[in-house]
Amino acid sequence: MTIRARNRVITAGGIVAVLAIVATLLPMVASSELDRKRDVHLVIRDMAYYLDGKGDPNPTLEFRRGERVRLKVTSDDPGMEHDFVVKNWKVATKSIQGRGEESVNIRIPKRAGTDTYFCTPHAAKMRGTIVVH
Ligand SMILES: [Cu+2]
Repeated sequence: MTIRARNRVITAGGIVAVLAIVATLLPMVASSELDRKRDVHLVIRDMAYYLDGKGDPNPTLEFRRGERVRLKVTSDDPGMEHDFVVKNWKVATKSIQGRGEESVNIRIPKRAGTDTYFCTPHAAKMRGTIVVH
């Protein structure tokens, strides 16, 4: 084999190796895109939920069909017990005793519609609407 012919073989082998690595990594990159969670933060203050700790009490929460959400609930109510529940979705944070924080991962349903969220001990007052687009 001439040196030139051997160099061609080595180059071809290198290209095949690079293609194999790209083919292995591509699905990993694609799936990590799909697995990405959107962070949503609710703050509880004076017996009401606030999105990012501000705005209207017990706001309407809007989600996209099928998206993944990491919902963080922070309570700023000392001496109170709160949680966050979407009964139809079987979603609930642990109970937060006094000031504290709980998170829950939510896979939003694939069907558009509306639902209700509430706090178990104060369901009459601490409740709001969820809209799935
Ligand atoms: Cu509550």
